[in-house]
This record gives sequence, structure tokens and C-alpha cells, in this order.
Amino acid sequence: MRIAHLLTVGLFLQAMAGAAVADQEPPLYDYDKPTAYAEFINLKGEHIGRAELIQGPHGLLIMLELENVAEGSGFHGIHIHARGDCSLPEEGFPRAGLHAHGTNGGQKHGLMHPEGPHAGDLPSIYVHDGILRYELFTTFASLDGSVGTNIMHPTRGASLIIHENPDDHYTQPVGGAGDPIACAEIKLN
Ligand SMILES: [Cu+2]
Repeated sequence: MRIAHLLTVGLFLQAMAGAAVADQEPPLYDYDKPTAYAEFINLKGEHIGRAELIQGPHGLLIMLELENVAEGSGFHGIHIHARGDCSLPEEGFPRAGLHAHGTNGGQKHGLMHPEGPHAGDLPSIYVHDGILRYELFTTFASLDGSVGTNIMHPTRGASLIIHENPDDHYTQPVGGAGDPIACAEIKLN
């Protein structure tokens, strides 16, 4: 009887503690910074996934979730390009522009180039059987100019481009990454 009573009190206290934690749980990020999203399409114009972009106090987090990116597995270059225009997919997104760069970014392409990098340069991604789940982080670009270059040009916008080959982070103009295979216009929430 007594043990049962203690158990009941214990469960009740546990429930109260759980409720209190839930009530007081702070938001994931308790600062006022912009967020954005980007829907990827392939060269056929088909939707293949999404990126969530969150501006933090030290840089930009880019969370990628994609399927049917490419046949098989391998590394692919990915960059922030200087125009938010993924039209003409069958022509390789010619309106997405060059890599985003700015006064505080380098003038040459490549994370490993002494005169680089462009603000839009990023580490390459590895796609496994066409699928990608990955988080990228950059201090060279931001959604508001608070860290590195503001990629969200008021009229041109910006896009994320995935290339057919890996980026060697040095060769001009795109690190040998080849043609684009997917594009996503970055849109502020
Ligand atoms: Cu690129």
C-alpha cells in the first residue's frame, strides 16, 4: 500500500516535471535572424528536394534533404550562385549566374585558393545512391550581411547550384565541377 502510494506520487511528480520542462522549453534558436528555404529542381524541371537556410550569429547553416540528385554515388560541387533564377532547366540553368561573391569575399573561386574564396563557395557534398542528407555551414555568406557577404541581393536574389562533378576548391572558374545538374532559388521566409 505504502509502496504503491509512493509510486503514484513519484509518477505524479514525474508528470509535473515533464509538463514544466515542456512549458519552459526555449525555441531552438532564441535570436531574431532571417531564415530561408530553397526547392531544388533537376535538369528536367522535376522537384528533387529542399534546403533550409538558417542565419546564425557566426554563419549560415544550410540543411539539405534531396533524392534522385544523380545516378549512383559520388561527390558533387555545390555553390551559392548570384541570381535566384532557376529557369530553363533543360539548358542547365543559364540564368542562375556566377558564384556569389562580394567585397569581403575573394575574387577567385576556391576554398583552397589563396585569392579566394568566392562568398558562395562551399565544401562538396557526397550523394549516396542519389540521396543526400547533409548540413553545410559557411562564414563567407549570410542572409543579412551580418557575417561575410549578404547573398540576398534585393533584385537578383540567389540560388543553390549542384554540379555534376566534385569541386577541387582551386581550379578556375568552378573548381572543375562541370555543369549544373540541380538548382534551387533561395527564398527568405
Ligand atoms: Cu557553382
